[in-house]
Amino acid sequence: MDEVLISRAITESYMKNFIDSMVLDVAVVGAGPAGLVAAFYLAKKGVKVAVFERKLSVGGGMWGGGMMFNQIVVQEAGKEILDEFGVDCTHYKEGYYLADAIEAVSTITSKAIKAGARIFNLISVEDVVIRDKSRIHGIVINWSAVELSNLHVDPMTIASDVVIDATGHAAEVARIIEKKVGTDALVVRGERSMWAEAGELAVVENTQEVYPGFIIAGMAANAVIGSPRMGPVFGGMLLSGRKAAEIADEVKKQ
Ligand code: 48F
Repeated sequence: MDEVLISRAITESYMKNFIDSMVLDVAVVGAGPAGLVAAFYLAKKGVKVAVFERKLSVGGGMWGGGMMFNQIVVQEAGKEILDEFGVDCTHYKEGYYLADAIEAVSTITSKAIKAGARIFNLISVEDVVIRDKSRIHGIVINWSAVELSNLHVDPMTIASDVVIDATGHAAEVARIIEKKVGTDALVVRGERSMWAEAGELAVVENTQEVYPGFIIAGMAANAVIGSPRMGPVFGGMLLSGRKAAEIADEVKKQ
């Protein structure tokens, strides 16, 4: 075995992908269910999309199901999306379906990559590119290790026509934009208490372009608009991801 050859193979291949992703149609921030589903539908349409995920693992809050019981619950519309991905769903009762959280995350991730989406884990989005306070032009990234160890290392830039905030409850990108452009342009209201039914409906409704070139999806959408959280039901996250992809595709054509 040639250790240097192995090192060279990894570095060359990673850098090729990374350099090729420096100018994107759509940058998705966060590889939870909403971000992964959005990336899948965009890639399937031939859109140049990459996902940037802070953590080592993708999947966000979906791996853990509810309170670490790694099963997820969806209703009819969510089941249709899981069916499209080929994730097994079993009927529980009265329109509630169960799926294995691990199968759901791994299958959606695999399908997104095979459709052409790139996923960069261990990278955090710490800022955005905005000129003349008129539109988002990209994201500013750094290694999560730099962020975690509080090192003074400057970040780098990815250009993107559209940015999707799929960072979950924290709505991190929206909060950055709110800080940079002011509350006249974007307000993050913060999520409300648990109410599954209202939260599930709201998350799809709330998935929208809230600033030119900037779309909110998944739990980040409810956090920005001020809607309830919904706990371990995931249909809304999947539907939101699909809607975000449709909006992003339209926005990038403008
Ligand atoms: O939290 P997360 O799973 O968001 P989601 O797709 O789904 C929410 C559900 O998991 C659950 C729920 C269901 O009913 O309420 O909470 O909306 O995934 C968000 C991902 O974004 C990453 C984070 O590590 C997680 O994997 N993330 C957050 N901030 C950043 C980030 C950032 N600044 N840069 C990169 N990744």
